[in-house]
Amino acid sequence: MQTSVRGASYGANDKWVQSVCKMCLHGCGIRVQVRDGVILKIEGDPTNPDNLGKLCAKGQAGLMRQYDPNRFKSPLKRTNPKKGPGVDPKWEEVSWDEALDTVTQKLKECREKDPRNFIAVIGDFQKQSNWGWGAAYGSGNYFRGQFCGAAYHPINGLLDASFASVNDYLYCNYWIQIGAGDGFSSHLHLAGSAKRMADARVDRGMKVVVVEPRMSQAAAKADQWIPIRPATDRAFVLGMMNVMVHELGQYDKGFLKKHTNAPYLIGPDGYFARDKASNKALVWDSVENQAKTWDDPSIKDFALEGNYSVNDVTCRPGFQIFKTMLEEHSPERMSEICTVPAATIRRIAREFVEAARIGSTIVIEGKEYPYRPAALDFYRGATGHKDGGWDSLTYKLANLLVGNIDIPGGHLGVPLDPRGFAFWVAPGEDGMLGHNGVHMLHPARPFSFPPNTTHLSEYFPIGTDAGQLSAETILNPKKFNLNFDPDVMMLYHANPMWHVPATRQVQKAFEKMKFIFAIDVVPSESNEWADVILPDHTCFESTALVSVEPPVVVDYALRQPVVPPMYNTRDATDILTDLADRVGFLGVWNDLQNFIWGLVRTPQYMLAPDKKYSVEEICDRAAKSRYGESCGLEWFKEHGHRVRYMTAKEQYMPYGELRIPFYFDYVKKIGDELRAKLEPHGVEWDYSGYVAVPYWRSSPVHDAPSKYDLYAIGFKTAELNFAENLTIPWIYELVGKVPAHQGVLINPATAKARGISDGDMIVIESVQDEIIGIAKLTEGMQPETIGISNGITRWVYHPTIKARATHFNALLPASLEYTDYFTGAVETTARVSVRRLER
Ligand SMILES: Nc1nc2c(c(=O)[nH]1)N[C@H]1C(S)=C(S)[C@@H](COP(=O)(O)OP(=O)(O)OC[C@H]3O[C@@H](n4cnc5c(=O)[nH]c(N)nc54)[C@H](O)[C@@H]3O)O[C@H]1N2
Ligand SMILES: Nc1nc2c(c(=O)[nH]1)N[C@H]1C(S)=C(S)[C@@H](COP(=O)(O)OP(=O)(O)OC[C@H]3O[C@@H](n4cnc5c(=O)[nH]c(N)nc54)[C@H](O)[C@@H]3O)O[C@H]1N2
Ligand code: SF4
Ligand SMILES: [Mo]
Repeated sequence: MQTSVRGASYGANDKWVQSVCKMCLHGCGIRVQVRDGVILKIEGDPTNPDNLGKLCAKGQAGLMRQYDPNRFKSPLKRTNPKKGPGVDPKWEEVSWDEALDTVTQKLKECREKDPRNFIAVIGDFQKQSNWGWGAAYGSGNYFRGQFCGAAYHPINGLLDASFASVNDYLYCNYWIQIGAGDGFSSHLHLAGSAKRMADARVDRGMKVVVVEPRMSQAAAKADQWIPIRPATDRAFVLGMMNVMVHELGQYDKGFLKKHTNAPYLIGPDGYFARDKASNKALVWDSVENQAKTWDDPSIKDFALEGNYSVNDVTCRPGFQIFKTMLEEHSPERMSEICTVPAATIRRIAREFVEAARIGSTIVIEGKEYPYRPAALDFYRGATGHKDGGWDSLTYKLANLLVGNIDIPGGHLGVPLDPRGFAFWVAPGEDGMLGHNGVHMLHPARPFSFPPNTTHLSEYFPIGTDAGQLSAETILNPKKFNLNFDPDVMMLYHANPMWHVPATRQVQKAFEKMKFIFAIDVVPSESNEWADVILPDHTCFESTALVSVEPPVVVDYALRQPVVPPMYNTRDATDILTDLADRVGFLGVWNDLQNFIWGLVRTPQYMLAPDKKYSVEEICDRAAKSRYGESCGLEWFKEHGHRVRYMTAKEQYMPYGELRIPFYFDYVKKIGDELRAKLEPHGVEWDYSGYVAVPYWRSSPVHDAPSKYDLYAIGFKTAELNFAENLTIPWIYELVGKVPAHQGVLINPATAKARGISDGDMIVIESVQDEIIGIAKLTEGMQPETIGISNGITRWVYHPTIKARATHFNALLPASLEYTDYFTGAVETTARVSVRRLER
């Protein structure tokens, strides 16, 4: 007998297999104990610096997903023609050939008529190389709710060529967290992040301030919880910046002058003023009192403020425009909008800028860097809003003001590719970092009218796909000038019936589909509408080369079969390749893989157009292409992963001498270009979001009819992966014990005013729809806000879930009115009225 890390005993027949957790999208390292082909235990892989041997509850529960008796065990064919929520499909087992033949025939018919009539809904985050399958078929349609990344990824990309961002776990000492679960409940690599967060607080005494309408897991553990009215966080941060700039006069002038375009002179047209001879962008030398080109070596000092006459017009540094904008954002006025007292806004602004230690430096790995150990972290709750693009820009500006972007202790970009920033950072114009569309997960779609996609992606040149719009356009293609009419859908690792806003509309869109097939492992609200199920292997039976992105660590890990497939299932990648071959686009599919995996750079590993490659072969080539012939799949099977700590050089100041934006002229430029393309077609569109400097304005969610006197928010928690793993008994049991999941969270005073007691059935009504729930009274809610955890939102028939369907998304509109025209983000806060259900 030997003993494992956690003390579990195992016998002579046991083996431990290294792999990757897939119980959420992040891919922590695991080691799995297997005896006679049966999984006994899953542990964190102690050799993997990502999660340092830790696993969260979701990861532990993977075991029960594997042995869920309700798994799809064979290809299935629907025999009940009637479809609807809770309607039994009356599945009948069929052979793989029959199932694939049926799907192939439908896909071929559709493709011959118009490939754009196909909608591929794909959510397999650990197999991002499969996301382009729909495009290879000929359809760019996207039908996912843009809850999260839409307003976030583009701004990360525009700022520093990153994809995501998070504060520096290793050096930050003052961490403001707005609408995000980093280090506590969600977002990047929870298992490792929670450990890093705890270490930072215990070892360095890092302070955490959480701004949230709800006492989240983060807020409960923070030094301070600042309750806020939903969808008004931008006002809070604008108020903070007003204090820093106008009241305290404390911000990192050196950083702004040297590393950003804040000193570049802006003309009356909103663009850089330029030198007539060289066309270079101009700045103002405040010592010699004259305009100079930005790269003039004789510049004594860069002016950040003032009005200057250049080329016979008045120009101002970008910073001055920002400063003037801030004048209207006093803490008092912002306090009325966001409900946080002006005194608190002032105090947090002061604490933040003081903690940033502007001017200090630190030596890491032998190199001196600026040191700014204060940063503002944010994600979905802070940016999933109608003006989410401006929200994101505002939070970045607060970080820019203390000069902490990609600086030790500050706010760090998370690159999309394990090769890191080296792959994305490239010079642009005027000494600036270039723009390379890094944020989109796919190349930007060229403009076309009429649009070729149900989510009108052609109208969102720098947004991320606004998939919620498909819930509108599929139902009214003509209204949106679509000259096609989608009626075939693939669901692959995605549950849009649950996850897209405007559930009733999504249901109508599903009703319109003539054929639906799903690649999944267990029943869901969406795949119960399918005509054919193509069952995927579970993550313990399948193969994937998984990119482990930072914080802190980087590189690839291998998901490998830990046990042989239990049932008549197949790996999703192999299913897609087989379908591409049968339908007749294998060459395009293989080419896409060549591009996505970067095989084009190593021709010897490229996929030939006419050959079917297994998922193992593709991963083998991807690994060898990156690491050389000796480091293919076999190497990974033996060693598990190559995950390592990022070096300081990779993480800090990847932009080097290139400047990053403070004044977002590029956003304005894209908006002006879009207007020029779209206006001639008479399309009504709102270009007002395309500005270089964000500010406060209200949106439909603030200006709702007065009867909707409350706000409703949804949220993720540490033990849930969306709500997907609720079908796992361990998780379901856990959720049954956590207060946040016991009902619709409502402040006692708010409940009392409506005659509502704990445990009462309540009706929640929004402009969009009406849902029913059970009231759970808690002081941990901002009084104007109700909270609906993912844990009570599911209704699919699965023996584990017993009718807990208070479906938050039904309350949200999916329309353009509630969409950010700039980034495509959808408003994820609903205005509601709440009343007791009278029986
Ligand atoms: N455990 C876990 N981890 C995950 C996931 C998961 O499902 N579970 N999903 C992954 C994915 S795809 C994503 S996109 C990320 C998302 O990661 P997060 O952004 O961290 O997740 P959310 O819980 O959606 O939103 C964060 C917080 O915003 C709060 N909130 C809601 N509305 C507002 C508001 O208007 N203002 C403020 N200040 N706060 C608000 C919520 O109460 C919630 O606590 O997590 C990833 N990681
Ligand atoms: N109310 C509410 N709505 C939300 C969110 C929220 O927090 N609350 N979050 C939003 C966000 S940020 C996002 S990214 C989206 C996510 O929305 P989805 O991408 O739809 O996410 P999941 O719920 O994870 O659905 C994934 C589906 O994959 C299946 N699945 C699980 N494992 C496997 C596997 O190994 N193979 C295959 N083929 N399938 C598998 C599951 O059965 C499930 O049906 O939801 C958004 N919508
Ligand atoms: S955070 Fe949890 S569920 Fe997600 S990969 Fe890590 S251990 Fe698995
Ligand atoms: Mo997400």
